[in-house]
Amino acid sequence: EPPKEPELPLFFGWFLLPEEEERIKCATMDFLKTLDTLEAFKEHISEFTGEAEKEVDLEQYFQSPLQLHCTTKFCDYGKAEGAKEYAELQAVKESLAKSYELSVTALIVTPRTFGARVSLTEAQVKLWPEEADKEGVAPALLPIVEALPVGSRAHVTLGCSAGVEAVQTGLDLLEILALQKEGKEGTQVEMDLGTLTYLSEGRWFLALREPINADTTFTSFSE
Ligand code: ACK
Repeated sequence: EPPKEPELPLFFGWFLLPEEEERIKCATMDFLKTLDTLEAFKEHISEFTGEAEKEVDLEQYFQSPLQLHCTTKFCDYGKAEGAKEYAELQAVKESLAKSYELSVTALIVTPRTFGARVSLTEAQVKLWPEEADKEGVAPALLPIVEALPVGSRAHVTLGCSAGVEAVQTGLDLLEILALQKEGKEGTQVEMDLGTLTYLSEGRWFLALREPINADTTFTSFSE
């Protein structure tokens, strides 16, 4: 019998340590609680509810994922393009089970997703597949995404609205970064945590005054 090929995971990524997860969830939930009370947010409430006068409790609106993480490579057990090549990279093999500190520099809220933008260090970018930013991106958005720094899609999904898959968070983040690059920023609100900007169609971006750091482990995940 030929030797069995090692199995590929669902994905690789940085996983927040349990105590870090609690801290980040609390801090980001506090932000959601404040956001849905802001007048600026209420003006655009219909983009979340479909109705102008209806209220929304954002804490209930988003379902939080099981384990907070920042995906580096979605492998889909080997079905995704480049999965095997990624798993075999020296940098990847050497980094498994190692500790990394991630830096969250912004939060995003859209009618679909709630996420944290992660700003990667040079060492972390070495684990970021070159093509990852572009995967599944709408053709119209591609030229702008290609002009963004590598790793711009890096994020932690904090919540998805009903029926939405986590893969949407990275796509929502790229859309927001593209709109910013084109200078299409709307209303700005100063909050304790930083500057909140509206970017049309229910999209909000909070640039954190101070980054939120989180200790993680780089590892693979399979269900
Ligand atoms: O929030 P995420 O990065 O979005 O974490 C989950 C993780 O893999 C497990 O599902 C991400 N994910 C799912 N499908 C894809 C895809 N096609 N491309 C990139 N990331 C994906 C999802």
